Amino acid sequence: QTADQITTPQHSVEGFVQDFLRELQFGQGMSMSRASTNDQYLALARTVRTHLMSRWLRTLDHQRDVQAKSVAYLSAEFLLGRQLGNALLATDLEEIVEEGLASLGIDLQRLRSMEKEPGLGNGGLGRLAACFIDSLATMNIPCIGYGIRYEYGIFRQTFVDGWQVEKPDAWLAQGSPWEFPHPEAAVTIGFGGRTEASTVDGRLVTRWIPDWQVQAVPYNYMVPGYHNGRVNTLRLWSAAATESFDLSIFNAGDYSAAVRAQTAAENISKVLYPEDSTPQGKELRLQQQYFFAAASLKDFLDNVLPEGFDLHRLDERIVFQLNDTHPVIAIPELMRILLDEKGWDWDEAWALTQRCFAYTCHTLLPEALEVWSVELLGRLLPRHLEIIYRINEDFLAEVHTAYPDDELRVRRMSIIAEHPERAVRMAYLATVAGTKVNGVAELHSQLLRDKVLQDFSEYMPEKFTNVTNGVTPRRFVRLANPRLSSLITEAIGDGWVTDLDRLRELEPLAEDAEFRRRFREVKAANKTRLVDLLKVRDGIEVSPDSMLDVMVKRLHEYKRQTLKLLHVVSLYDQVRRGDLAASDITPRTVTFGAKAAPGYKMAKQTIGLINAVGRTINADPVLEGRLRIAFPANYNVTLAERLIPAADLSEQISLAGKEASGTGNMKFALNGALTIGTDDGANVELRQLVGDENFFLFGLTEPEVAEIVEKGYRPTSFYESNATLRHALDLIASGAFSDGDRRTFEPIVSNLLYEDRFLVLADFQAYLDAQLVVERAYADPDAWARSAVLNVARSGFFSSDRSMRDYLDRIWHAEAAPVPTA
Ligand code: 26Q
Repeated sequence: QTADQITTPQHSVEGFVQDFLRELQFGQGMSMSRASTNDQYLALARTVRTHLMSRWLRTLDHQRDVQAKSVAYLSAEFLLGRQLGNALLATDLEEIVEEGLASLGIDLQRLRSMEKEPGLGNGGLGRLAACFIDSLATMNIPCIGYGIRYEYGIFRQTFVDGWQVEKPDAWLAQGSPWEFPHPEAAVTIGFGGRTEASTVDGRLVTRWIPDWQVQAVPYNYMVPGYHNGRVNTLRLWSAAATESFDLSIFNAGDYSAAVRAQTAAENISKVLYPEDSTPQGKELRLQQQYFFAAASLKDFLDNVLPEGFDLHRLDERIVFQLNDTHPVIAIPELMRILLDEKGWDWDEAWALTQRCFAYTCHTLLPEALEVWSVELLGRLLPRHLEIIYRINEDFLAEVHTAYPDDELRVRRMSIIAEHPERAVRMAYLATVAGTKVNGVAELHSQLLRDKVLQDFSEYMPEKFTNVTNGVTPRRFVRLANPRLSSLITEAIGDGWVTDLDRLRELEPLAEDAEFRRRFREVKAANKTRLVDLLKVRDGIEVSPDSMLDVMVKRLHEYKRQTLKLLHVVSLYDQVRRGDLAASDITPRTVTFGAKAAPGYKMAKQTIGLINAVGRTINADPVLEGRLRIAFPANYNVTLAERLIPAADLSEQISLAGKEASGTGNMKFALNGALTIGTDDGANVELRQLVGDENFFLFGLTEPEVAEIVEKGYRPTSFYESNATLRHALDLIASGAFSDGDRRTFEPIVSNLLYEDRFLVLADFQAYLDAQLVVERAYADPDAWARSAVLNVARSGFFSSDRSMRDYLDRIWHAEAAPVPTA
């Protein structure tokens, strides 16, 4: 028997049933008659994963043999979503499993619904990492994802009286069948302590003597390519106390101190920070970052590289892609290893380091740029701080030579900020140290060059590039929207799943009345599926005949959920005043999904207000049920997969120049929703692709915003001159949605009137006008369907496969390494 014969499970209905029953009895220890639904789910997951494991082993063997250049994607977040459906899709087992389970009287969908999704990310950035590793596996590119195995992912959101209350996300409570722990491969990570300089053979050498250590235990996850026999690895690190650390304290006789130390170590990977902007500078967060960055580097150098590998050629074998600044501490860590452990001199260590890293920026908001105080960094990572200072010194000397008469510029470009406290600017460090810096959409990359990193792009223009984000069509079309997928495949074959540009072949079908009819049928069926889900999941009643108007994304002032809400309030107010007949309202369900960072007061207030307005208008007969708000709690990847395919209208209404890219915009367009949106992020490219006539554009442009802000923006002038706006704001201020209490939402109203950082009031009228255009378009369902089909046909560009192609060509320079099939 060859290894493959041992490891290859059976690809047939009968074979599957045998394998499944064996897993249930001998894996799960349950007979069919006693097994709970969860037992059945776990047995199924274990059966399916055996199909991936043979591919996984072959991928590892192949890579050991060919040593192809790989991508190490370093990310503090991987927002994976459920694994079972994706594993079934990758292995082409969907039909076999469905049929096999049915023969046992088991419903596959029911088992799928048992899985708790790993919510190891906040939103866009974490989900992007998950899409990217899916695409790399599908494109046969060797990749390791490195991140953190948080014991608690993004909090579970509940509403109490309409206010957000966070509950812990105990996603591991029932155990996960998708992870493979490797305690034997744990690496030790040091923190704190001091550095010691000495002279050895006339050379200055420095040593870091940490004063505490933790173990980083790898947990491997399979990242299957679509139908191609490749399974890449995602390696997430979990923190544990080191044995020696424990023992020394135990031996000192202090049992409770030893147990406390263990807790401190385990805290590092305990919980995902739920903030996705305005980082708080918390020590534990910096510990998390160094913990996973250092463990990943050590793992790659010591365990992944073959023995005896010449580190001078490291850049031929790997590129470390930094997903935002969260893993940037890996840069001084590599320097430390080369200098202090390998004994390299500074210049050769720096030259190599500069070839091994590249940095992706995901923001434009100044308050979201990460900085770490020198005090904290020096206390936790003293050697790294020394190295950062030296990098900065050399860099500023270089800049000074280039601009000898521009001392101001030199100071602006310092990696070390002086105010309000001395701190390390992580984005600057990444820019100086990496081969490339990229933004995530054309507009974003341009603004990075022209504003956020202007001095750097002038000094080293060749470093700056763009890679527009993308999303994986496997999860967000093929899995999430089986009906649309079948319709597309029937029309153009199934090649689109791995070559999304082929959706272009649907363009002529936009003119085919029969195709449009079937397209509308698909949308209607997806709506029914969503309506059923919302009823059982949230007890929310939604009419399948209304326009489904959807705004799902993190709650942020710059994303402007308040603008959407003002539209709703204004319609309600106009009907109450008799300025608008309820019968003239297009029946709509305005659907929100949004988590607020627990410490973000204004965002939490806004959630309260959305629910309060919903409670009032949903119950008020004056609207004749034609305008309703649905706000299911705990928006996550699983809910997105149901919501997006059902949507008619996609809301992408951030203030121009603030949303780096957005990726929800892409998912909606690919699922045949039309977009109402500003000229921001990837909306710009989306509109160019689908055509102005198939996109509802409104609002100020980025240069207009800059000019208004420059001249001094006065929100009250809009309040004073626009009666519709005034009435809507007054209605909220009057307590109409808070039992007459005028204080409840006063902070929101005042903020809009006297601050309005994101120009909600300035864009209000344009938004209402655009919504009227939407209503007119929606009144012609067939024309709407034509536009929707064209949105699908022209959005193939937004496949994350294309993003990966761009990273490969512009930054990584790695090539496909097909895994030979057995
Ligand atoms: C940093 C330090 C301390 C604590 C938390 C953080 C932190 C965590 C998450 C900072 C930022 C994030 C996430 C940012 C994010 O999701 N950005 C989004 O990235 C998407 C993918 O590129 C873009 O499409 C969105 O426009 C961007 O907002």
